[in-house]
Amino acid sequence: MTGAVLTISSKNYSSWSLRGWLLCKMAGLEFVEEVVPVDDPANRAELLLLSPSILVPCLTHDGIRVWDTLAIGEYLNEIKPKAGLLPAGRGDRARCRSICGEMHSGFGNLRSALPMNLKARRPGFKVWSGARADIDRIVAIWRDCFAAHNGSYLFGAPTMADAMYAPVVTRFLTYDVQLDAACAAYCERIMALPEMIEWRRAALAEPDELEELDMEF
Ligand SMILES: N[C@@H](CCC(=O)N[C@@H](CS)C(=O)NCC(=O)O)C(=O)O
Repeated sequence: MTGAVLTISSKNYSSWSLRGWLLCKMAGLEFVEEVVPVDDPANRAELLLLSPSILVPCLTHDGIRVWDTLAIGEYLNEIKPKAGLLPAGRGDRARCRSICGEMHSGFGNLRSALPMNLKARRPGFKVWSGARADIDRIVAIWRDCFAAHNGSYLFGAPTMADAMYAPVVTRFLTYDVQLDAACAAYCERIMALPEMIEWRRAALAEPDELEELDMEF
């Protein structure tokens, strides 16, 4: 078996990289990171060799390439079933997959209006109505989960869902989104995860902010 490699890009800006990286960490996979700056044309050619979609994250494990974050999550769940990336009950697994799917295919307004940028702080940021609807839906999802699972995470213990929503947590903090006590406590809990502390530290240490990347990414 060959070692696992996770191809990612900026830790400050790339929300999908964060999701894929967190999933690998939560699964307990040993892997090395390969960081490819996707904005450089030369690197795009290199990235194409690694990831057919030219998108990150891309996981290479045991000679198998998996690109697209949901596929990576499902693959990790297959090779590390004891890690609990999906909850134990069938109904909970269905619910977890559904809310991961919502994140994966939706919330475009939130993504473009409040791009992930861990270095930035925008106190009093004015959220326009399209993004507000996305925020309201995410808060409703979280509240449903908190009501159904009296635990610290969306399904009690950490699962794929927490990894999928972790970049949203960083956005809520960056853009000063006002939250109720339960949602605010959840955000604090996610940011206090050792993996999130490690990721954030590396993001803050990245070279200068790039103005042009302050957009959907
Ligand atoms: N649906 C993909 C989205 C991945 C994605 O959009 N990745 C961004 C970085 S966050 C990317 O690679 N962008 C490359 C580019 O814009 O050139 C997934 O789930 O992994």
